[in-house]
Amino acid sequence: MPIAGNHTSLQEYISSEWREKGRYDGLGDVIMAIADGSCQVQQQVRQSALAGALGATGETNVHGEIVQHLDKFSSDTFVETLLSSGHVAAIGCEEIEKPVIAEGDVSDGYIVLMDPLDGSSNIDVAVSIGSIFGIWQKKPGETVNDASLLRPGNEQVAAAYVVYGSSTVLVLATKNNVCGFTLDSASGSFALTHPGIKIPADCPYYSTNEGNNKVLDKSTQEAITLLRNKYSLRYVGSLVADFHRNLLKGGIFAYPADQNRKDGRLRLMYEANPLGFVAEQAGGAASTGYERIMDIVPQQLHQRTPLILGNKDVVEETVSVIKGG
Ligand code: AFP
Repeated sequence: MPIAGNHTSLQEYISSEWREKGRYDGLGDVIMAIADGSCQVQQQVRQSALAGALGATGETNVHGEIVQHLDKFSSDTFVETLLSSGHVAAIGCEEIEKPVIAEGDVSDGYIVLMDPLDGSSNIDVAVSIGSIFGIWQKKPGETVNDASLLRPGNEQVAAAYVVYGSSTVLVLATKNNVCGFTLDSASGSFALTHPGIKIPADCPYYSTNEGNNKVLDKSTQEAITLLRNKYSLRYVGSLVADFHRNLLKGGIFAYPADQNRKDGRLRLMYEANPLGFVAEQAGGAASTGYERIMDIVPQQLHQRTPLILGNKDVVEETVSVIKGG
């Protein structure tokens, strides 16, 4: 069934923008695997209460968090679609302690780091949640092992995320190009609805858990106070949903380090790096409060990082206050 309203489909976009121009060999199949997986996940998300798929599995993940049924469903679904693409050499996943290494040699392969379902605490209350993906190209002739996944964010060739909200939107970023595709549920295809996304210069919003303010250090409290005095608070508690709003409307997201979380709460490889890549390609910035997220040389697959993300000027101003400037 054709897409409603004569929109360009994600498939057509990939063909015209990549394949016909001989760019990103195999990446198109990886993105279509993400699109396919997210169609299955969004279906399960929307039906979860009816399908008895709400609640916890009783298992805990490598972070010591209780695994929700939808966390497991999303993780299994994306591992399956990504490996079936034939272009994924390895996967690092929030829900899986060790990397998943593809069998056999995947020549023009990609390495995908993913948070298959971000915002788990919002699943049971019908609040927007999402999936996040960072994509690196396998080094030529490399025999992939666990260490192959520990690459800095600035080596990503692409990043993508999906928001399961009032509509299902897939945002795809490559060098200097960020586009949004909305799922047309009638045809089951993603349609290009947001070409050439740039973070607006205006910044009406700040997103942070104000409940953590009491455990922030002095300079970080001053930085948050500055945001509070200048912008309106919007905080969903799902990073992907807060980031998506700020990407389209302008805004800054801040989850700094605090007394309880010296390394921050969010994960570097499959939350901060992919969204940092999207933000930078859209004219924004991503920092720990002290350094550029994308320049961090990772030590562990599941390491955490403080994250300040959004409008470039506002991120830089916030960082300068945190540094005590
Ligand atoms: P969950 O996936 O455990 O709900 O965590 C969501 C998250 O990683 C990110 O999406 C939110 O921005 C952040 O944590 C919310 O953390 P707080 O609940 O501490 O505000």
